[in-house]
Amino acid sequence: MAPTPGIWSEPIWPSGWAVTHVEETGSTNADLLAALEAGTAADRDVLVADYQRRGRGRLDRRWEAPVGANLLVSIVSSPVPEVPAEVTQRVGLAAVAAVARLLPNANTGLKWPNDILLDDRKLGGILAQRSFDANAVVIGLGLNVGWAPEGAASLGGAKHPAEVLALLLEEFDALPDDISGLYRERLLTLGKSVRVELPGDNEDAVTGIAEGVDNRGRLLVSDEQGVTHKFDVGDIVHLRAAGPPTGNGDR
Ligand code: BT5
Repeated sequence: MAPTPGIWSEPIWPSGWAVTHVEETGSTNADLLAALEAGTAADRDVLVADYQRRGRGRLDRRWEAPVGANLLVSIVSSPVPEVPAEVTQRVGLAAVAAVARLLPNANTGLKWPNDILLDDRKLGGILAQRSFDANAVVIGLGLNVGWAPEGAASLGGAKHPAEVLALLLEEFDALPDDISGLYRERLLTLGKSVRVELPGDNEDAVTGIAEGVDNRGRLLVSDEQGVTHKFDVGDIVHLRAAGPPTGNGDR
């Protein structure tokens, strides 16, 4: 769908959100972190861009999206909740709910720690960055609305990114106070055979069954010896149930 002129300036946001749209920036996350450090950003400030020159994934990986095709947004959450991972979970759940409203029959859900999946392919990713000085978290979401790299998923461009953002904010507001049950329901990783790869060191990758998430948001993986490993960070490969213990993984 061609971008709708002026849609970003229309009042389509639920109340309480301060949404700023820019055509281009380095990274919406970096901008909000800088604004927090400067004391010019607050809870529920939202920055959305048509294009990012240095869109970031986790671990300094790149987040790619052509001009205007996808939702590239960052949200300030302040103060930092007792369990910082909760805000990442909330944005992920809101994204899944928004996608479900657009594609009611879609097979969509979350992959630990920060991916939104559509039919087992990556539809979106979240990068949460904390400002300790400002007691805030910036949660960045890239959601493939009209474009996806090879092997990833998109929504097929049925909506404008602004409309997807409006749904996302609505769904965020509709989440219950206690999201723990809902989060586990939407977490497709649970019960799967997984390989957990740690930053920079795949020799220590752990393969096992993702049996739970604890109340700090850590993934619990039980290995073949029955030992449970807890992960704060890591990249997960969902292994096919009938496949060999390594390889054949879908990211
Ligand atoms: C993420 O990292 O999935 C977090 C992405 C967060 C992006 C948002 S956009 C708004 C805000 N501002 C920013 O600068 N960032 C946030 P990670 O799990 O590390 O995944 C990154 C990897 O996903 C890359 O190394 C690529 O392999 C792949 N990738 C890059 N662009 C993609 C896309 N559009 N769709 C699917 N996969 C992509």
